Amino acid sequence: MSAELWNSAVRVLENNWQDDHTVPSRALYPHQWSWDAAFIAIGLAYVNPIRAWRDLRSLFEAQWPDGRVPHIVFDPATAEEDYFPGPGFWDVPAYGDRPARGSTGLVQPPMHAIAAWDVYRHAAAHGAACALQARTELGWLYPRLVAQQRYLTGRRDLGGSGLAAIVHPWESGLDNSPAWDEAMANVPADLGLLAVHRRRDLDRVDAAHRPTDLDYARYVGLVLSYRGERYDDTGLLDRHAFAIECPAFNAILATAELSLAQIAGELGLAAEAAAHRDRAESITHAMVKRLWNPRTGMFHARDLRAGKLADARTVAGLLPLMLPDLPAGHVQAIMAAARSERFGLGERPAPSYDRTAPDFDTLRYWRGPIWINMNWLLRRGLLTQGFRDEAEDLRTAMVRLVHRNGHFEYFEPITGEGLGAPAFSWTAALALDLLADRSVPAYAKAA
Ligand code: 9WN
Repeated sequence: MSAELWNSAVRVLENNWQDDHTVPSRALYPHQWSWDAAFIAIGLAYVNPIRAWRDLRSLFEAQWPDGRVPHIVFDPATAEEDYFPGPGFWDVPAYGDRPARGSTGLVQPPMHAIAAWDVYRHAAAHGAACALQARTELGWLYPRLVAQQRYLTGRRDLGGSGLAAIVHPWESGLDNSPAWDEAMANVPADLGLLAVHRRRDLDRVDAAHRPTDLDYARYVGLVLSYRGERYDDTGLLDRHAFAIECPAFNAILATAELSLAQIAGELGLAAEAAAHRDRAESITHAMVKRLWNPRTGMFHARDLRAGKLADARTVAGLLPLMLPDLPAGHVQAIMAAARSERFGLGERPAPSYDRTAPDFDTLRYWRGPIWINMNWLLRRGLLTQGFRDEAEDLRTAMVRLVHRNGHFEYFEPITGEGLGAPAFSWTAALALDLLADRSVPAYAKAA
């Protein structure tokens, strides 16, 4: 089974390579996406480390002067009509020396330091020349990764709490998660916008698998609001209808600091390494203070405008297991939630949303289906906390799911049927990592 799965995953990545980056899906997402590039690099590290570095480098070549890494970097060879919203809609201010390529003004979870460190660790296996290149690439990326963290923990600390806020559901990467429903209900929805700006996703994927028109109208309205002020973050909380502290985003933000500590150590920057570790600890403390719900024993999203936690229990609330400084009581409570019938860990990969919730949706995008990247992060959390048997069960469950059903974007949580885009890059890339990475990875806590 593993050779067949390995080869099919390699083929997906090969077919989705475009000049200097990998597209998530030729059918649905024909540009470069930020957190996709990180997951993809983790898989490419095993088969083509030169492309892994190229992918990360081309993304960071589009970084804004304020440090933000755009959530999409557009491919100039792809027509505006092939993806909505395309570069013309975003109309970002000219910046740096790459304005021609075009980008959005939003961000996505900062997975890249985690990816860079993983790619670097695997480079030595490809020989001395690769190891040398890896060091050069790591040195090039490091200040850019630091600038990304600085943007997120600085300009995006809208709540003044030490956590980064997202200002659009697309920034979470978990686009129409039920965790945003209460906040989204307060975002004006002008369906007329969809007459002017036509959705393209429904030309290619079943409407039942995608966000509704009402969601899309709000997505478009939120971009127009941010775009109206040239994507400036000053005073954003007062004038923008959506501002959320997401537990998955912030768990990744803190984990990125830990990877930056490793990278800084490798580059001989001991004082910087210590500062990164301290920042990871402060983000962890802020998350415990701001996003923990003792009633559910999970982390929840905080709506900064309403000043309260969202009710929805989603897989995002389990990901802080990745934080080594999480208090033991919190770890135990999250594990109880993960093993409960809500997430069913142990039997199969975790769904994106609580299986017992009345609005659990087996088809629609982030409202129920299983995603491989979320489960890959969850496995990382299990390893960090020393749950090695459960991490191994989850690894084999993910491998089985992809082997049986294909490299789909997401999976029906009861039958396992593939949904969304087929030949989806991060599913293929992470399948490579799961097949290769049977040992206990370097970030696991000592037993
Ligand atoms: C909007 C590319 C991206 C992922 C996101 C996923 C989906 C885009 C869309 O696809 O979002 O950014 O058009 O639906 O939700 O996580 O990065 O794979």
